[in-house]
Amino acid sequence: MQDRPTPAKLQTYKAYIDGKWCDADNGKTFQSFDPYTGEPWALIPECGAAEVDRAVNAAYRAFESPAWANMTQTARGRLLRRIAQNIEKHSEHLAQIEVRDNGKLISEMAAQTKYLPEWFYYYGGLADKITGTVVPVDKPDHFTYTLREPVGVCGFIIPWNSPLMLVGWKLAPALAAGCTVVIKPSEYTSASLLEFIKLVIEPLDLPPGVINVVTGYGAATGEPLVTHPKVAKIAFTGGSTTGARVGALAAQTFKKVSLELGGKSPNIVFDDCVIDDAVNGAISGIFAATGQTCIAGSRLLVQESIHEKFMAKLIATAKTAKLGNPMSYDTQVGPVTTPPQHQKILSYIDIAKGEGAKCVLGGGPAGPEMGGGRYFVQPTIFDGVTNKMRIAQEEVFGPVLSVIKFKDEAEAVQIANDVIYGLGSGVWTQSVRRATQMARKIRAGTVWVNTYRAVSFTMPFGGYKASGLGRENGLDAINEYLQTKSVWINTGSNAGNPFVMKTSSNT
Ligand code: TXE
Repeated sequence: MQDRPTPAKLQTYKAYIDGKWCDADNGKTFQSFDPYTGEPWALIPECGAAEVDRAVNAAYRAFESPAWANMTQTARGRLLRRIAQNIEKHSEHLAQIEVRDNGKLISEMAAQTKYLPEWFYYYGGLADKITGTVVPVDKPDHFTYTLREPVGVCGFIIPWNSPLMLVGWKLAPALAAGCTVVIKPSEYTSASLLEFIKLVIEPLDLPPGVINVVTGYGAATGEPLVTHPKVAKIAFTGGSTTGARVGALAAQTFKKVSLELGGKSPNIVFDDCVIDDAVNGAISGIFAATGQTCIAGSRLLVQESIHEKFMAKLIATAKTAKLGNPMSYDTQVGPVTTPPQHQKILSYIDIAKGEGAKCVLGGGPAGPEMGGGRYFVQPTIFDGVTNKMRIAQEEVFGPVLSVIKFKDEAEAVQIANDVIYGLGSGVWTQSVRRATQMARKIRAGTVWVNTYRAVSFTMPFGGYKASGLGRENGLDAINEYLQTKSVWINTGSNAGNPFVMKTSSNT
């Protein structure tokens, strides 16, 4: 590991409320760490309920302001396209800030920030195609139609694993729908969003309060946002335990909620697959992003007839993973993002060993002698896992793969679905029959066949079961930020019995 000097001076950031940069009211800050060096590099304002209240009120005023509320849908579309163009100008810089703060590979983060403009182009195009419908109602002399209106102020709660991408997935449809927003980034990775506001949003001269950022911790800053009565919708990405709490709190004020949570995704390898492709798919499913992705293919289900041959190739390829500085384009596995996450991964490795799973690769921290450092974990593979073990049931969120054998399709489906989660899944086969049958039977929001971890702005993304509620991306996502109003116009006389509800077809 190549040491970087401790910065003499930490970079200072401010929160962004009502179109202005500001410190926390009490002047408090917290440090952001570079996961590769383990050293602090930035100071972030520690906002709390008071700052959240100001941000929500600013967003509420903006939502009602003529400058925003009367902006045509076409003009909003143009605005989104300008956001896309501004991201294009700064994508490399934004990627570097992401790597500095979350330690994920520059090759992955740069790919994400280069791709991000597409979300704003796509939803920019959609903005003036959001229409209600004229409804043929079963009563004479009535003109009835629906309006699809923005829900209002939206609160976004963002995790640390892919901060800007996960902001973009929410921000683009929310703005296209006409909402205003307050964003709380993760306390581990606030800097990239604040740079995004400075470089991408500020030059647009939006009405103040349309986009606000409050930085801080989950309970002190996130909860006041979730419980604020003027927030109409919460879009949350994070762990399932926190998601359940967020959903329950939001229900108290009847908010619309979307939750994108954890997973224990099955990556299923059949004996008729192209083995080299499936090996690559298995590796990219778990070791890319150091396993810190909600769609990690953390359970590898291998058909027993090819188990031995497959494992030999898998281990041989996984062994070649190059650990190192995430800022280098040739690094393949970087550090874990947060110290608690590092501890969690190592403790799951111990749990798996204790449960009798057979460690066939890695199985511990990766020090400088392996190209790693303070927060690295060796790419780890456990064979002989049974689906009842904790290592097969609980989300580790690290480079730890559990291999489970199965006999046939029926058993593969049974094992695949026998977890509380249902986010991603992979199927490796050359049979169209098998692929389509599996796609129907797996209880997950996404099924990839002969590919893994592919996402697009056009394809809905979200979870079944404990992996979440609602959908991001694609046409579905716009509905998360809209509500439907029904308008009834009586074009005839107002005759009828005033004491009886107008239910029958001829009243
Ligand atoms: O996530 P949290 P953590 C999973 C993964 C990981 C585990 C814990 O298994 O090991 O979650 O990670 C904010 N009210 N995922 O603790 O707590 C918090 O400040 C309102 C999967 O980092 O979910 C941060 O902004 N907000 C996942 C955000 O929630 C609260 C990505 C996420 O933090 C809050 C990350 C509260 N009470 C972790 N408590 C994915 N789906 O990709 C916390 N927060």
